[in-house]
Amino acid sequence: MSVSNDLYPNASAPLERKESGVPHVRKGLKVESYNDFDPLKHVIVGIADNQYIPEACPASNEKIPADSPMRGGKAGRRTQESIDQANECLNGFAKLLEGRGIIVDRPGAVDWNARVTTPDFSISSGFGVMPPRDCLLTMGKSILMAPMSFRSRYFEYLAFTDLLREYFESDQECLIEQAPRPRLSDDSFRMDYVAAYEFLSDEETMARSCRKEYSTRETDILFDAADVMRLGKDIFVQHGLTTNLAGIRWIKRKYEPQGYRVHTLSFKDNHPIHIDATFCPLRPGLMLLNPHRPLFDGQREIFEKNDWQIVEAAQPAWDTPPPLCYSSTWLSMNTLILDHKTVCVEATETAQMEQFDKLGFNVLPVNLRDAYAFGGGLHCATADVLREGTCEDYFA
Ligand code: ABU
Repeated sequence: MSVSNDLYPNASAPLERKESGVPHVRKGLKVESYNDFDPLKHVIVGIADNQYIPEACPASNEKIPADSPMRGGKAGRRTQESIDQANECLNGFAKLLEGRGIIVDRPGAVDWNARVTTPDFSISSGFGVMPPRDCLLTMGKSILMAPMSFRSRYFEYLAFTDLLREYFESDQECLIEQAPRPRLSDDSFRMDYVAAYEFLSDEETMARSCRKEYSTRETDILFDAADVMRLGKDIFVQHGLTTNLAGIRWIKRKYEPQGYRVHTLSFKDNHPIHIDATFCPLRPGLMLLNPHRPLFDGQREIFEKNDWQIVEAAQPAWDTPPPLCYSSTWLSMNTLILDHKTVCVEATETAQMEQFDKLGFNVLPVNLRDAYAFGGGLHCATADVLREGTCEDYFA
């Protein structure tokens, strides 16, 4: 089905195909990445085109702040003005990366306006493709489409199928994979929690989170790629709202036979969703930890025993996220590292920029706050295709 280009001015062009259906491809592309800090050579940057606020669903309900208008009847297309402002940020970010010789791709067009319907559920619309990091997990020479828990994101991978098809054709070693598709029926969630959620105090949600009880149950295999932190041979996965234990077991069973070691991490956090505003690798031997989300007891050990330093992130510049935003103010620490000495930081986050400067980084400020509401910060807004470097063993 073709989708109007007017609605998707920033999307990648559809693949041109030969008579057989095989695409014409750019030659010499390569997929390979083992961490978030080696020199970045090729990346996908999200787009805000035609983005919707879907109706709340069981999984998103737990993430939407209790006082947010998104919890009520706010579903519908985001305003054109906000879409344009977000795209201005994302396009500026893409341009900065291209100016540094990095190949930048953009997701393709999908009609997010259409209801998302499966035999198990139906929801007002799709979400969009501003945060590619949630959907795509680059593990070495493969890219995996993650089994996400928000019903509105069920078909989000479709925005990447042309790009992934092209990478597969251009790089003879590249594998494109899909995790088992979840059902996301009401049986996949603790519906009593979902109904009660907006009436719980912060203390109650924290107590529940510390007991590792979330609205997602263990019925489906669920994880967002942004809950997975890659450090060479060691893969750290956050158990939380968007990633359940079955998801972590699946990641273990898939990747450990390939030589990876998979570890589970949990943080004292009311709304544990996505590790990339909580615990972020900055370069070999250095981690940035959210001071409001400490690790559970015993989980620092593997880093400390291996002489990794854990520093606490600077305070965010803002007291609140922008309106209609799913994320917290800790997007301040959600950065994109271009190499061991260069980091992109959101331009208003002065304390975070100063901290990076003191840690010896060359800091590139990037305006992205107007895109936060569309799905997150600089790390969320991207997905790795290629970084130089090999699969190192940092935790021998
Ligand atoms: N996608 C990252 C969101 C994390 C946070 O809200 O803190």
